[in-house]
Amino acid sequence: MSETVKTQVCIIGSGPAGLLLSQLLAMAGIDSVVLDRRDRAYIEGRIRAGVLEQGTVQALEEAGVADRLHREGLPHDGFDLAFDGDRHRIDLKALTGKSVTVYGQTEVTKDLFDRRFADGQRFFFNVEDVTPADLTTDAPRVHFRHEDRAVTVECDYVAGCDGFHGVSRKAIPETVLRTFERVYPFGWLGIMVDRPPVSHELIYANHARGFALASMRSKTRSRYYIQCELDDHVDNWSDDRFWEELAVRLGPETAAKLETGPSFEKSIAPLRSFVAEPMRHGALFLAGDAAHIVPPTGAKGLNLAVADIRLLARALTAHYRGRDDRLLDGYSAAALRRVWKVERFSWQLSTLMHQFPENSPFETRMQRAEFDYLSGSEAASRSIAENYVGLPLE
Ligand code: FAS
Ligand code: PHB
Repeated sequence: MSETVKTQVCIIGSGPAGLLLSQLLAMAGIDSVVLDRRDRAYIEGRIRAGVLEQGTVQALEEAGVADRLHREGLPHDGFDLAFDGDRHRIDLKALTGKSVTVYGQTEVTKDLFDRRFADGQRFFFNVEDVTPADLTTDAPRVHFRHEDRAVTVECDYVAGCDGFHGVSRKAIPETVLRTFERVYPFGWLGIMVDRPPVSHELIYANHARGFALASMRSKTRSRYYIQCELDDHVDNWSDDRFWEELAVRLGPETAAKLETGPSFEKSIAPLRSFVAEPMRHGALFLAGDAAHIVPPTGAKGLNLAVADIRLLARALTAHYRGRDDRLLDGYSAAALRRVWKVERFSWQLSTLMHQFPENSPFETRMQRAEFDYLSGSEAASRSIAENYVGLPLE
């Protein structure tokens, strides 16, 4: 059996990028279908980002999905950098006039799904063999299998929002696509626990034994990370061992306030910096992790995906409203200008805050000197702050 579906924009991927795009397009009267190889429950169950830039909050407000975010999100006016027990607070509010909001990606995804389902969005979940086709013609298609049927989407444009392991980026010919990558020689072991956070703000710590991050999802739910070996495994880390290591890396003063308890999620994520250029090929537009990956140190992955979608939604709206294709034609260059600046910040903060096995005593001294410079320079702290709260969209 086969089926043909017609729409204006076919969105591959129902993560935050794909969901937000479908919402912003619907608000502009533009029809879309959204495909995902997983289902809603699986996608909502993924634990990922935790910090929203002001621009991301604004985008969710414009999308009409920020009510719960404003009720439950935690505004944060600063965060701490810690080096072997010394602490320096980056005062976001004083340095930039802005703050960030702690509100999990899981919740953003739930809020977007609720709205899209309420508005009757056409979804195809658990799809297989998704294949974008005829992208450089005036009749692009997306073929896939769904419940044993062969389905073809006839559309004007295809939005590749299918993450790092998706198929969209691979639909760009190797002769056209250029990729840039740095894989870090360590991972992040993260846990989630229903205990109050050790501090009211985030603490990023560089300790001789490795990086640690004290984060949160609410006043009663904490998220902690420690740097681990790339080939490490969660089975090697009992809760007790994790708490002991975290306490050492956060330092005795902070450790004394640590409320430990049983973790209900424990996972290891690899760290990489990655960019694919261009972010457009014919009728295909890449957005979010499909086009770029940042190490989570700067809390940028989700926020960068949202920034891409704001640019892409605006460009598609200009096309359908006034047949004005200047923003569509400029999308890739505009998005990449911001992507590379965010890649730089995420790489810089990762380089500062982690123990690199290949570092000589000189590089280790350079890390400490950078921290000491930051601690004594308002200009240097402001640079960190303006990147952390989010660079302008353009
Ligand atoms: P996503 O990966 O979220 O969504 C892509 C969607 O496409 C998925 O639902 C997938 O099922 C679907 N898909 C894939 N292939 C497909 C195919 N062939 N056909 C159809 N659908 C397909 N960012 C932060 O800012 N802070 C963090 O702490 C942080 N932690 C992270 C931890 C982990 C383990 C990972 C993997 C990422 C983390 N990130 C973090 C980054 C993360 O939040 C991403 O930036 C964010 O999910 C990007 O959203 P999307 O671009 O929508 O991609
Ligand atoms: C998180 O809470 O998951 C988090 C916060 C800040 C980061 C990375 C992850 O930089």
